[in-house]
Amino acid sequence: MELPRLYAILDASSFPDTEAVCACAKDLFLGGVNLLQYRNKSGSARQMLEQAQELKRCIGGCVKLIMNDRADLCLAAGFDGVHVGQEDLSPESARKIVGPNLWLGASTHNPEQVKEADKTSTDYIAIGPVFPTSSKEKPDPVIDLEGVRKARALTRKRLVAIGGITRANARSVIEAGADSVAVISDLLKEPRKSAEDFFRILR
Ligand code: TZP
Ligand code: MG
Repeated sequence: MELPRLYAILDASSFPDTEAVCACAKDLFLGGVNLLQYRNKSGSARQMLEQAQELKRCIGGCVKLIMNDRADLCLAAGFDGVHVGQEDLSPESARKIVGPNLWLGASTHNPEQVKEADKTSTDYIAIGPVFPTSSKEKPDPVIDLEGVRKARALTRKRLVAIGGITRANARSVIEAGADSVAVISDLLKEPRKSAEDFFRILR
């Protein structure tokens, strides 16, 4: 599994409708994005699946699609992987659902959680929030670049940094040891241009 420098996240709450989600996904693809997470914290399972299926239809052939939180919906939508947090199914339970071949990622917020996630069959570990973020409700404490360095020292798995990462600070996050940066808000305004900027900065 190849992890790109930029891991784009589409949060349903940023868009008025499914059409807008798909338009943004296509724009990101034109900017070089090939790994996209679909996140929906407010919709019902049914709404989430319908939007995910549409996303799969409109962009699935072009990018890898990761479902946030829900292993069941990952399978139902025909996605390529699932990302679980500390309050979702455990990585091992999610693995049982999606099987050995789909991608599995897990969120961590401190060194203890990184150590735990390292023992599982996750393909990558996410760590954050690195910086203050307004894209997540009740975020865990900010870990800063020092938290990224600590996480790097605790695992040889691929490390994705998340939280408040922008084109202005992304380079420093990679230099602190992350393999990839996951971004919501700094991609929203001009998705294609932002993605191109990220890839240029993180080359
Ligand atoms: N988990 C930790 S921070 C965060 C998530 C989902 C939100 C990241 O969004 P942004 O806008 O890139 O700070
Ligand atoms: Mg979650």
